[in-house]
Amino acid sequence: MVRKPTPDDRFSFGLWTVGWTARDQFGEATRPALDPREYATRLADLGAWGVTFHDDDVVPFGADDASRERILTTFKKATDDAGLVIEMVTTNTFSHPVFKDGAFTSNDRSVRRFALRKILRNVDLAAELGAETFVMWGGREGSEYDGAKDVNAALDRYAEGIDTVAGYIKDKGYGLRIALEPKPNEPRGDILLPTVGHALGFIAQLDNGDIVGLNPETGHEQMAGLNYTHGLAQALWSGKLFHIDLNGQRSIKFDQDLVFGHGDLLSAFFTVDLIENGFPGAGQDGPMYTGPRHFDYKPSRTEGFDGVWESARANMEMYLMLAEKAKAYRADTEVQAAMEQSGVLELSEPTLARGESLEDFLADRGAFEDFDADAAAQRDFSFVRLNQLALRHLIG
Ligand code: GLT
Ligand code: MN
Ligand code: MN
Repeated sequence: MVRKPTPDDRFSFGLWTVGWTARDQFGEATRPALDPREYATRLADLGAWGVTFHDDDVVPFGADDASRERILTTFKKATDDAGLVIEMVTTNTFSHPVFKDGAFTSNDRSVRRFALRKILRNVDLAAELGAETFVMWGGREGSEYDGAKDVNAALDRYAEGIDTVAGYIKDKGYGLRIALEPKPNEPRGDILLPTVGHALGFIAQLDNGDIVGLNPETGHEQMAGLNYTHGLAQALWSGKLFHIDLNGQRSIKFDQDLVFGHGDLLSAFFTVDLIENGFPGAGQDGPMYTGPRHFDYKPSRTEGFDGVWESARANMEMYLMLAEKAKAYRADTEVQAAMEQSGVLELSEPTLARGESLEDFLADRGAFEDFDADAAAQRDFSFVRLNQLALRHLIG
């Protein structure tokens, strides 16, 4: 039996996850919408520590200031009563038809100005509620037709938008950091900043990029056939892993948003291993992810409310089971010996010796002239055995 999650596990959920009424491209909703407060209470009962939401998940789009104030006060009270932290807030710049060609990168300048105001207003709210992260998923920033978008101008406008928001956060002295969420496609044919790598390259060009990082989602990288754990790793290496969206995806297809671990289980194992144990060479002394364990999944359309709560619970259970197995994997002396043999730990040793100049290196005949490449090519890295040991821990 896996233990029940506690707030110390720092599990959090988007309100839009359990709150999804399961309307899809082909069919109507299969579940009614509950009051947002109900989701918060249920998540807390299940052992979650935090909730996250879009402005429009709680306050209907276009609500006047008085109703907005009233709704937010009651919602905040409900999360406080449930003992839940609001760790992240995000803005819906994709549902309303006005955003059909994007928000920061819409060809229509008036839409861009509207989007910027909607987002800045939500930044104030995020800060007021004590959130630490402000996620920005640009789901509608993109195109279906290459001729429809001047990508040079779109990236200029995207950067202008993010820099303006980041500058506003700094001016106000808010303790918030922006986390961009990449996705390759859906709902747009092609979305700008499609992968972790694209987003890292983009952040490096920003004026206020120091408070801009990433919120990579499992399924979004896997939809592009990419390795999620490697994406997290590079974001960590770059000091940019600000937040994560854990879920499940089975291969390259539409965004499935399955329960974490219900897609590529072995990949999920290594994701948890990285989050919990750090890189093999550096361990806890190397770059570590310290943010919440946030789930962004959708309870399948076939489920009723029992299935909704069961699936929320399943995300946390999957994580806890994998964390236990990943700990045992790292502690196993056979695994440690196999890592040694595979050179996994050897990779942490710099290629040039300490103090070795380029001149010394070029003079080292053993590195080149006398190097026996054919002999070195004989090395058996034994990666398969190492992987089998991981699988033994995972399903043995
Ligand atoms: C939307 C999307 C998610 C994003 C959310 C944040 S909204 O549901 O599919 O991946 O994380 O805007
Ligand atoms: Mn998704
Ligand atoms: Mn997400």
